[in-house]
Amino acid sequence: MFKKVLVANRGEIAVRILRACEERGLATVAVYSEADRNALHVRYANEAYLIGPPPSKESYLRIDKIIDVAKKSGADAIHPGYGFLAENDEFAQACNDEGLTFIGPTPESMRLMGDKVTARRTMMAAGVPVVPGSDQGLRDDEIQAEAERIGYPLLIKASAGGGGKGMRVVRKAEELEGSLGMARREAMGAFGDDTVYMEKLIERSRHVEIQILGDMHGNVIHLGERECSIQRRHQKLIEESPSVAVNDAMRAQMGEVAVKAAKAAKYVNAGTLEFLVDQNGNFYFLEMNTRLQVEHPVTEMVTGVDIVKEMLAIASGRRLRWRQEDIRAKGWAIECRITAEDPINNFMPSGGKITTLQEPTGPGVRVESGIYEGFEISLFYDPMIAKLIVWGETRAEAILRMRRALNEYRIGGLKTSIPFHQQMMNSTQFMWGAFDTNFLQDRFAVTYTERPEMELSAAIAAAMVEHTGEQRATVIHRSSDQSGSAWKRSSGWKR
Ligand code: MV4
Repeated sequence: MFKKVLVANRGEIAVRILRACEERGLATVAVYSEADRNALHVRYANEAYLIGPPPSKESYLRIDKIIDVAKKSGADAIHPGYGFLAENDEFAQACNDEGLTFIGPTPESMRLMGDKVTARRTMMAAGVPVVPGSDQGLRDDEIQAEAERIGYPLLIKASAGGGGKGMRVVRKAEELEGSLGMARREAMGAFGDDTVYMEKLIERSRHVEIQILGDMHGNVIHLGERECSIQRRHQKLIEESPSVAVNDAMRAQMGEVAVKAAKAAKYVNAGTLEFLVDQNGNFYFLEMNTRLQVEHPVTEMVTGVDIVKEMLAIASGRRLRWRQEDIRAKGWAIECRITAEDPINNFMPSGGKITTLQEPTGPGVRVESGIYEGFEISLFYDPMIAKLIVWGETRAEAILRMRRALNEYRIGGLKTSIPFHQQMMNSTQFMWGAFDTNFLQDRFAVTYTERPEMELSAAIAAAMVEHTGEQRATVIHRSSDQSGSAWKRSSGWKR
């Protein structure tokens, strides 16, 4: 069993992991860049070491320096958090080689899932539904025939990509060659690998993912789903659990598939399987994230499982403490990512000193934050500075709590995404759960309001609460009669 954990990360997730270590009685080590001398994670850890200048490439991405600090400080385990080195198999391998416990999956699992063509093939072999498409990287002379077989519209994806990087939509045969060339060049530039494959384009789909936990003894359980369709340019802004698009039968099915997939990959520790859910409720495996995710708290809030603490237990060789039937989700959780960006100015990054900070508290409210009053936000890193998570007995209660908590939240000195979230929590489309991954881009305009008009939405929300004795979340399908913008309420489900 390891005794001292180095957290190879910064910001809110570093603090989150340090807290879990503290609760398990583990000593902690932080690393920081010159821009983070005064950061919260540095103050929270038992010890902290400077690893380099502000740019990530010279600090948080330096495998050699981080391993040096682990040795120097006597740390015997490393938690990578998310981003930075979290999905770098060479880092995991280097930790193993140095006798340090990497708190996450094996380098082999990371490689398997990092290559999207191999991941797809592994999933197909395990009987996991994948989007119709190619089962290998494609040569230029194969593309035409493969496109005809799959049918338009389709997507060219980079095998080394993921998270939306290096994707190209092709709507007709004439665009194929040009898009292929662009996709290859983009993939080569970004990943040094121009392997591409194709999938049928699933339009107006939702992004729903399943959290899994696997131990070293072959046990795997799932913790239900997260709905992550509210995103902008592949950056998620709001996540919730459960999803209004998933009923009990579908959850059981998706969960079973996710567990089967994780077992096929001999997966150990926390991981997430991303699925696309189409308008008919069909789901398809997209990719697997081999790390702790930003949005893990919504799952923690509804299941009561402390995922980060469980990651520590798994890495020390413990068996999972739950069987699948012990996991029961209760209520509804929503997370708003608080970023230092100006939502009314195209989400332009906003740096500067936090002059005032008042964080919301009270029933059902959780704040995961990397900031404090007086801290200077630099523009070197991801703009996410905190996460606001709320829990409610029902989705309506969670939305009302989120509105209340957002109103309490005061961050002075820079622009934040809070006004965007306030507007979203007042949107009738959001309240209905009527959105897909294109919602922000196509059907939601961020507008400036001194004080958002709350009366109409408050009345709607109140009406929703009245109905929650028998809560019906609504799944909205686009009308099939081609009449344009008509959205139809087509099915509900009872919790
Ligand atoms: C897709 C898709 C539609 N059809 N694949 C984007 C991120 C990467 N994980 C895969 N992505 C998508 N793959 C097929 N065959 C639509 C997306 C997509 C998306 C997926 C999840 C969350 C947000 C998204 C936004 C745009 C496109």
